[in-house]
Amino acid sequence: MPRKPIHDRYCASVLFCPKLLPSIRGMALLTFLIVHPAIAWTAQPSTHDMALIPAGEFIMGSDKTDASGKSKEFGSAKPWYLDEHPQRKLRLPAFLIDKLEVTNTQYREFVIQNNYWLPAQWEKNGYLLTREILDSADVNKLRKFVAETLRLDIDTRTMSKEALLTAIEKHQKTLDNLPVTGVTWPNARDYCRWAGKRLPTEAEWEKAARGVDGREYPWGNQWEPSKLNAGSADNWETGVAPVGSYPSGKSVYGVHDMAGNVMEWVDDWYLPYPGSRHESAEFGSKNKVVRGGGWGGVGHYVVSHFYRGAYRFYLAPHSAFADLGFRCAKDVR
Ligand SMILES: [Ca+2]
Repeated sequence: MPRKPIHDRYCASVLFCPKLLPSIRGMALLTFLIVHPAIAWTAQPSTHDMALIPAGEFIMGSDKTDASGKSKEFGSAKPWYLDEHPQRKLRLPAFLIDKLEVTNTQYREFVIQNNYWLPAQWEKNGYLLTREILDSADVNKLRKFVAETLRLDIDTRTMSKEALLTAIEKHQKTLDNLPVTGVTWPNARDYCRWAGKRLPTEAEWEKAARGVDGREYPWGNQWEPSKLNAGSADNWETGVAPVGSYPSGKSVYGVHDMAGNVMEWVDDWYLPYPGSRHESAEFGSKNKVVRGGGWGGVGHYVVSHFYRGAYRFYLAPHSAFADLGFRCAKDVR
């Protein structure tokens, strides 16, 4: 499928975009974005922010059962625990995994370098609009943009152009350290490849979250809502928190937000575990596994079950949601 130029996708939601086209400086940027169709696999591997997960066995899955019928009580899309069966010990070679979810800042570099698809949220929040582009818009367009598109809680009616630009830049900076969301599984895969990495396997993700002792949550076996962003207690403006905002909830390997904030794509198709007798019409090469639970909960319930390290969720690869992101992994050589 041909990739639409970035500015086509952006202009659909940015009020003053057509006015920008005569701008020489704006055109220079847009032309660069439009005529740069191939993904530049300029691998820039950086292991600085990755945790080393040592080789060895860990406990994957669980043998729990839903004896009290919680699954029905909460209207879950699938029965609880059954796709986690049977619990087993699995040996993995050493690998690296990002300590943090991939951020908007990191993903922006990838998008610009590759004329890549914009995450849906960016089309609404003006995240990719540069100062050069904004400079060429007149003050009334900027007022409308700030008030109606960004919906910032300020009175724009008497604001100067400079004040409006400052407000927009301030808003953009608040988005920098949020995890990128609205990305599909192919988007996540492509980003990780570009970064010289890859998506973690489901087993790698679970080991990085649970350690070797089969614990329920990254921090231990007790549910502690203060240790994650499950979207209930904290009033983060858009639901999602800056990455690494809950250091007390990190895993034994120092990997953050493995429970909550955004759900995370992993590499695997949703399949039964070896030796499982559980059957599901969702198994097969049609759904990718998603791990960790997000700030929006799963099925709109904030239930500790969905944030367990063994919990498996699944989505069609082209799904994109405001509480769905990813992180990357890498082989140790
Ligand atoms: Ca997460």
